[in-house]
Amino acid sequence: MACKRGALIVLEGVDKAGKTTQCKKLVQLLQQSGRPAEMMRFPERTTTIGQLVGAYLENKSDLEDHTVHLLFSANRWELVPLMKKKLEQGTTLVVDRYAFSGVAFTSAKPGFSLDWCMKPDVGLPKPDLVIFLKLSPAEAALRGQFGEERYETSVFQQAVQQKFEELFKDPSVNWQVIDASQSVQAVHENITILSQKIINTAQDLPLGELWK
Ligand code: NYM
Repeated sequence: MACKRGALIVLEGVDKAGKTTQCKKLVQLLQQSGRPAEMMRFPERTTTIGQLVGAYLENKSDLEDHTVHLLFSANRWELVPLMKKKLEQGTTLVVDRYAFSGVAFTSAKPGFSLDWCMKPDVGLPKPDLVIFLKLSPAEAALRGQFGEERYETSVFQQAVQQKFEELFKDPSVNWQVIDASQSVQAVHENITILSQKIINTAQDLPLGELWK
């Protein structure tokens, strides 16, 4: 029989919630405990499409809002063959942002519905678990200034947070919300428990299709 598949675990949250730190800690822990695991992130800025997105985020170029939304999505789709291959080989993928950031950020702009924003990502590999690191805008502000990139303002982040909350209502996605105001270690422990459980469950289930 083929080897058991890896789990697809996504970490989401507003800026400063600690996603990247927690993804790295989880991958390290899984690897140390002998489970194959790798980190991925979106946008993946190294590809040709990712470079367009990166330049936009760094304010080095301007792109029309629908266009950039589709590029973010295309950046996920271009990595689907690699993701599927790794999962089939038994590697658990821990992903820093995914389609949920795509929908939350674009739909926080005027004139964009959640529904329109979700369409291009319908059918992506469905995460077995989506962990949302919840941090209030006030607490996020205490963690330091926002950087220079596009979207990094408190007002916009607040709108993004509201859009994430709308996405939580979707029962087809396994959302788990963790209070990100706890210590790094406490958050890590919460994430570890959820992840170990899902890795054991997902290995016997087929990979789903998002929003389908
Ligand atoms: N972002 C990220 C989007 O607007 N759409 C997407 O589909 C994704 C994956 O890019 N502000 C936004 C959220 C962040 C920025 O930042 C990426 P970072 O620090 O690379 O996670």
